[in-house]
Amino acid sequence: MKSYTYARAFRAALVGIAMTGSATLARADIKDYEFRLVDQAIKAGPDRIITVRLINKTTGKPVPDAVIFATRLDMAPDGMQEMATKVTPMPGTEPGTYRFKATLSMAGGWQLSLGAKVQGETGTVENKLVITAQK
Ligand SMILES: [Cu+2]
Repeated sequence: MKSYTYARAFRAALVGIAMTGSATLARADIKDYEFRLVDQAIKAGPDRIITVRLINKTTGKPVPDAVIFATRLDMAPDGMQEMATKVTPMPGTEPGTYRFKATLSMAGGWQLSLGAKVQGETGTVENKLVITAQK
C-alpha cells in the first residue's frame, strides 16, 4: 500500500519536472527579438548608411551573428511602395549592430523590411522600420 503511494508521488514529481523543463525552453522565443534603428532620421542622398541593432527584449542586450536574409527599402510610408531602392549589407561596427548602404533618393518616409535568423532560435525575426529621409 505504502510503496504504491510513493510510486505515484514519484511519477507526479517526474511529470512536474518535465513540465517545468518545457516551460523554460518555451521562454526563449523568436518574438523576444526585435530590430531597432540607431538613427531614425537620415539625410537624403546617395550611399547612406542605415544602422540597426538587433535586441533581445528579455535581456535588453544586442544579439550578434544573426543571418539577415530579407531586406527591402521602399517609400510605402508615403504611399510609394513601388519606389524601392537597393539595400547592400555592410560589415557591422560592433556586435549586434547591422549596417546597410542605400540611396535615399527622395526626402520622406522609407520603410526598411528586415528578416533574420537568430543563432539557436527557430523561426524568423521580421520587422518593418520607418526611416525619415531629410532634405
Ligand atoms: Cu518617393
